[in-house]
Amino acid sequence: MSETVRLTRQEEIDIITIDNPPVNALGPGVPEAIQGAIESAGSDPGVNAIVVIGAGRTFIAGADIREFVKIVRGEKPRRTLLPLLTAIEACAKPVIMAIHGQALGGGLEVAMAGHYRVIAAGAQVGQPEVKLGIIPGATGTQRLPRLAGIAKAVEMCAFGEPIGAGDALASGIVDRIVDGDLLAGAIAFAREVAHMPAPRTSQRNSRLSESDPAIFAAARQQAQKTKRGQTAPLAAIEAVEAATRLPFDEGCALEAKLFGECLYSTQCRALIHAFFAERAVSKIPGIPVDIQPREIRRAAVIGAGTMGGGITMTYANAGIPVIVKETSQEALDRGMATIRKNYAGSVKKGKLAQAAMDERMARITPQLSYAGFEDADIIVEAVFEGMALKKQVFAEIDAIAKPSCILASNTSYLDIDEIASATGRAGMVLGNHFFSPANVMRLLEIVRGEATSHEAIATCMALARKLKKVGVLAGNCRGFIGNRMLGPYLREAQFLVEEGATVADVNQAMYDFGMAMGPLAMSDLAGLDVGWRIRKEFRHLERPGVRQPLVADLLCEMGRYGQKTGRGWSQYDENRNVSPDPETETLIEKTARAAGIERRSIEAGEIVDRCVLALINEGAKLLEEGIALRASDIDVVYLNGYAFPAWRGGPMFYADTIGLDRVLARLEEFETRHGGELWSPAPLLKRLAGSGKTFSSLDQEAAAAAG
Ligand code: T1G
Ligand code: NAD
Repeated sequence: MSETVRLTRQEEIDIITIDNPPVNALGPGVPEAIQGAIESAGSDPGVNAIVVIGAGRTFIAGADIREFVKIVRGEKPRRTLLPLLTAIEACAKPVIMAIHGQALGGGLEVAMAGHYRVIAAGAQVGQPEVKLGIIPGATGTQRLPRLAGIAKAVEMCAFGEPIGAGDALASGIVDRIVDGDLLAGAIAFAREVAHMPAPRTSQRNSRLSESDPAIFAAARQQAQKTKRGQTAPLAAIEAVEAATRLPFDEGCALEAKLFGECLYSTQCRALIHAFFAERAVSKIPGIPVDIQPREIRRAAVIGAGTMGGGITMTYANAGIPVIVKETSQEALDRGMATIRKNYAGSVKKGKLAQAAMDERMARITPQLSYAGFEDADIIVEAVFEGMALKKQVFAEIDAIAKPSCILASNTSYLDIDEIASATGRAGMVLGNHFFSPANVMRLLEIVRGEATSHEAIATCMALARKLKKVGVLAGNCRGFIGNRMLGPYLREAQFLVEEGATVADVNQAMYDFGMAMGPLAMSDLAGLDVGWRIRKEFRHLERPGVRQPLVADLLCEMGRYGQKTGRGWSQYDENRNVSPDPETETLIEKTARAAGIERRSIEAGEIVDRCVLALINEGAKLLEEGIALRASDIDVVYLNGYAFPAWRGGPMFYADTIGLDRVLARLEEFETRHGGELWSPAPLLKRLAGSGKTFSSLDQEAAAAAG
């Protein structure tokens, strides 16, 4: 047998164990080895049945995604999964799949080629391929509807969410849930079925009669809404639909065709980039791999406002007792009421059990003093965005907190080193920049100061995983990674309306590009007053003679902060439905004319280029300064913090797909038209474009250099 597949025997039952850490992906040699074991056991007269099980933490997490990267780059694909599936299904002895952890993608397809499936209580099964811009490519879209019915198969293949053991049993995907020892349970089951006919999934057609065109129509509508702009979900629906009208083999042929079309698409490259980018963020050069993160058993949060409340929930959700401190009972009650309302909303939607809500509320201790802060392992400050107040608060907690306690600021823009200077423990001070709503958004920017210790960084990176966040390390500059890039992006959106585009034009163009919402709509949601307070804080840094947006401050002086006041760039009714605000449009026009700005009609293409290239150019600058470790980290920030479309891979990957030479040419065009202060191309971008390189190749070189 091979290193990755073991064949053992328990009396008359053969056991095939797949052992390809970390997730038993079906990488090179694995399918062939499993097939060899199946054929050997299948032809052994001493064997009555075969159990297939995974070693380690999971059954099979699918095909080896890295192989797809090679195929798209031109390597010859190894068509090894189908022969394996055929061998399993044709085996003379019943093959029982024993699933724990996850059976995902090709992993579920292997399981469904088996004659029976048993599953551990906490395990999951799924076809997440659409999250990688592909569809199941090894008979999954043809076998799943035969086991689970049409509606379930469409839902799982088109939307990619895994389901639990209970749901898998109820829908007919598995035959039994095993509590306790999975292998023992699987062997017992194998003995029960050893002398029964081995049902072949490919021949189980009874559930195909459940077909109804309404199922596919509803799924397409939902995909166009929730997977807007993505091609794979629609391809997955088409493939499952084929199962209802084509014989198994022809259905598989159509699936393979659709799979191939998806695989060679830019969307697939972008989504696979996003998959590995998210897993690369935790690899930080220079931090010893054996450094032990501290365990965070108790937390404390200062400020129960918009962010403090969400951060408090995040800790309670992760099972960590958390104190939340405010300045007044009224502010504390307001913060706690919001927390309670959010949990009650999740209970109402059936996303959270009442008991779980009660447990989480019980982990939260609201108060007006620093009592108990001396026991905290981390203190997160989320008070108003002002340097003086933050330094005062850090001086206060520095005096109370135990020496090993990490002091983190949720500041959006302020200098971490200056905040740390208010303490005697700069090594334990860093930024933990959550995104609103903090209990929902997955991104956590971890901002290292000059003196921040490796231990503090490693502890927060590990903590991010525990809080179910994606922790991205950022250097200390104004706005760190995300908000620093957001500046030029929002600047251009505002310049475009001054130059003649309407607010709706700008929002629509970026919405059609794939953003969850346009830049001005996003500002209205976040609150124009937040940006206003920050501009006031940094007014002294504005460069004389450099063009600044004119209208946002005027709207704020009129008390128009966006959705929270019903008016901002647009106007909102009591149900937050948006409509153009003629007064704002008039204000924009009047202000622009008074400033001598020429107004013209502007195409959507220019709107997208001005906004997105401003983002990319600033990204290249902060990459060169080392504020971001990798271009792919910037992509992870924008995918998880700013709703940049994942199927475009993030701003830096998107730039690579356009071609850095074309990006540079367009930047130089804008530089000529709008001036070098705002549009001078980042030196790094010039160098990469000049040498025919990409941001991805830059990351690969850095990864290779880091070893
Ligand atoms: N291929 C290659 N590497 C993989 C992998 C895979 N399928 N899954 C995980 N890894 C690596 C990952 O990069 C990381 O590496 C390490 O394993 C741990 O992963 C034919 C076409 C299974 C739920 O989409 O969702 O089958 O960073 O940090 O949080 O129709 O990994 O340590 O070097 O994510 O515990 C379909 C993808 C493939 C599942 C575990 N399968 N994986 O999560 O660990 S396409 C998927 C996951 C396919 C067929 C089609 C998760 C996980 P490193 P991790 P985790
Ligand atoms: P907010 O105004 O909603 O809440 C701030 C809270 O801090 C208020 O409830 C206030 O009473 C309380 N507070 C002030 N001084 C305090 C003190 N000494 N002790 C205890 N509580 C005190 O503000 P917010 O939007 O939650 O922002 C908080 C911080 O998070 C800011 O630094 C902001 O830049 C940052 N941030 C905000 C967002 C966002 O989208 N709102 C996103 C990321 C980061």
